[in-house]
Amino acid sequence: MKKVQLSPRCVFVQDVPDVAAAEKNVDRKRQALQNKDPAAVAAKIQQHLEKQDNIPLNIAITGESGSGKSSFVNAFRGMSDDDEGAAPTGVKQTTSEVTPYPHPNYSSVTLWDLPGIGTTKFPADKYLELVGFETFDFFIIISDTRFRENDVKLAQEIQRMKKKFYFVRSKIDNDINAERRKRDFSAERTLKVIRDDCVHSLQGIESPRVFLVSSFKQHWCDFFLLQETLERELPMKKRDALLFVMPNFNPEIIIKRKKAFQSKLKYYAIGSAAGAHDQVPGLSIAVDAALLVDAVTHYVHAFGLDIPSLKRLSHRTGVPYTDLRAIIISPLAAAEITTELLLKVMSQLEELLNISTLFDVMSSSKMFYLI
Ligand SMILES: Nc1nc2c(ncn2[C@@H]2O[C@H](COP(=O)(O)OP(=O)(O)OP(=O)(O)O)[C@@H](O)[C@H]2O)c(=O)[nH]1
Ligand SMILES: [Mg+2]
Repeated sequence: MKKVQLSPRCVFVQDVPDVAAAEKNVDRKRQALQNKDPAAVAAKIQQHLEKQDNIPLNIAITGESGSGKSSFVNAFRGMSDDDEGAAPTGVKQTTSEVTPYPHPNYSSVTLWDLPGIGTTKFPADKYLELVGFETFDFFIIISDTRFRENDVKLAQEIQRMKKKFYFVRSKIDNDINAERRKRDFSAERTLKVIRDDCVHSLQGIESPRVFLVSSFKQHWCDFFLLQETLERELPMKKRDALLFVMPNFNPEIIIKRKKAFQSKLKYYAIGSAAGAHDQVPGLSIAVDAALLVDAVTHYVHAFGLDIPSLKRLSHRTGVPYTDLRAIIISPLAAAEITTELLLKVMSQLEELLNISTLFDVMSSSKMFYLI
């Protein structure tokens, strides 16, 4: 690790071995580029990036009526129940249709809020067929008590369809708060009792895994573990799609997301160099600014640094929006990213980082200084 003091408030940390490897790789790509038609290379790279960003991921949230499905859909997308575009939640039966909720920043990732299993319109024996099971990559089966016969039957059917499922025991905050009133309260013991009880209720399912979750307190219990498990068990090509949409509360996920982005930098660097037609003011480099605006917008969204995401975070955590903004040092966060703004920031980067080429910016982790 190499630390560079950029300003009194900002230290830039470079992972030197990675940078060296990345620069070698980019050098090879630069040579390949010199032998090809730049416009064709730019188009090919753009195509590749678009394809990667539009990989569909469809997650079904199911379980009995009132178990907390819609609240989970909102929590998973980093939203509060009363945010615009949130799934309606409530104490009476609320969801009676299969309803898609695309992620606000990544519309190819959709959480599907399914009606409760066993309702008159969706009887248990026809449930999977009626909700169109083939659409979904995996199922999350939610219960706010021990799991019932319908949940077990549903899991067995999903298994028969060769799809994956995960059990979530919801509303854990209610259980903890109720137990807390007892003199000999132990959170650990309470969680173990709930977990054992849930596993016991899933007779007929081989080695069931149950994640204890509160949609109101995501940092409690297994919310992060569930995220990590889903990400790990998805097919490789779908993992990034999930990584980019999970709420920004889990440090492990944030680090993985950063790595996923770093692996894309070379494509942006080569694509932008190949399609270069915008001169960076004050520098001897030209770039494809539109491609870079796309890239930076993508990064800003993924780390929740755009204005709507920051407002949602403020609403959810109670930390005033102005306080969140005050600690952001990048000029590209909480701002509308335009070509002019990006080019201006890039020209200022030259003074800070002493860069001379676009490859310098993007082949090292310097791109991350942008956000
Ligand atoms: N304390 C607590 N309450 C929750 C949690 N999740 C959901 N609830 C409450 O449980 C009730 C039902 O939640 P919903 O998310 O609407 O449940 P649903 O499964 O979508 O219900 P239907 O659409 O009717 O099938 C609401 O009053 C929620 O506020 C949670 O994690 N903790
Ligand atoms: Mg609902």
